[in-house]
Amino acid sequence: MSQGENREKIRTLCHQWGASLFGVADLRPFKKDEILLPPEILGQFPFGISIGYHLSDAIVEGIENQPTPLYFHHYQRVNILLDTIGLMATSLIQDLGYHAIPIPASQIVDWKVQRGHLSHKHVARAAGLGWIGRNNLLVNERFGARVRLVTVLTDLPLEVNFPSEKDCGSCRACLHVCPAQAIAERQQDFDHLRCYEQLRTFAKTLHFSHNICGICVKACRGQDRKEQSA
Ligand code: B12
Ligand code: SF4
Ligand code: SF4
Repeated sequence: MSQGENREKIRTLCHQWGASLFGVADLRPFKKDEILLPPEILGQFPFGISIGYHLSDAIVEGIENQPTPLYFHHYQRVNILLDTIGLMATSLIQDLGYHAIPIPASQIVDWKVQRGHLSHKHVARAAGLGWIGRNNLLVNERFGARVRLVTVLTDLPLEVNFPSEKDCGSCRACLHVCPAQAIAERQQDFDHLRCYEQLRTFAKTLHFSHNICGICVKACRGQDRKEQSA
């Protein structure tokens, strides 16, 4: 099969399995030490498949000044779905005679610096699914930041996408919504420690087993909802 046919086959199935967004990043141009996985692993996997799930707008809209039990449940189930899609894509790729690693949707491997195996946001950006917004999240043109992500690394030859040229422009809808004031004018000034402390407070006071919030996710609507509310 050609690179285009490989891509189309996996894309079609991922959408059938529940994905809302699909893109492929060429990881070869990136410096190996930029990405957090060991270079010997990364060297074997030139492509990153980025898969996104569009969160339920109705659930996200229910968040006022703190996360809701519905959002907490949704967050957990979406992680499971994304991990499952990653597993199914891996199995498909292996059946085609190639290798793949599904990177966990939401596993922290270094708690001191709060890092996962690699940044799903940066793979998604490289795969053309959006840009990194002022809220420090991957912002998709249609769905805003209301997407969760997963990555599958592979050596299956695939047609790739290119990074989006778009950015937040004049939008500042998320700038003042954060209860921890972690969001700044420039994405580089995002304060992840303030955010983390706020998430821990929510987890403690609301008795959630995970650190969640979602207020800045709600603020970043994307085109689909802007059109509805116009
Ligand atoms: C740890 C973590 C957190 C930490 C913060 C960590 C931090 N330093 O920012 C805490 C607990 C505070 C947190 C909070 C939240 N999180 Co969080 N979090 C993660 C997690 C598990 C790891 C991220 C990580 O490794 N960060 C470490 C820093 C250093 O990485 P980075 O800045 O993104 O990447 C740098 C380098 O590492 C390098 N790099 C790394 N990999 C790669 C790959 C390529 C190709 C390139 C070029 C570079 C590169 O480049 C970057 C620039 O230096 C990811 C899942 C994942 N594996 O991506 C989810 C994730 C980022 N979180 C997510 C979400 C939604 C949230 C919350 C809204 C909580 C919630 N669910 O209610 C808040 C939002 C905070 C915000 N506005 O940013 C989503 C974001 C979805 C989106 N649309 O962008 C993710 C992707 C989970 C998912 N599966 O969807 N999170
Ligand atoms: S998740 Fe909550 S605390 Fe963290 S940046 Fe977004 S609004 Fe602020
Ligand atoms: S709400 Fe607006 S400013 Fe904030 S990240 Fe989204 S598009 Fe950018």
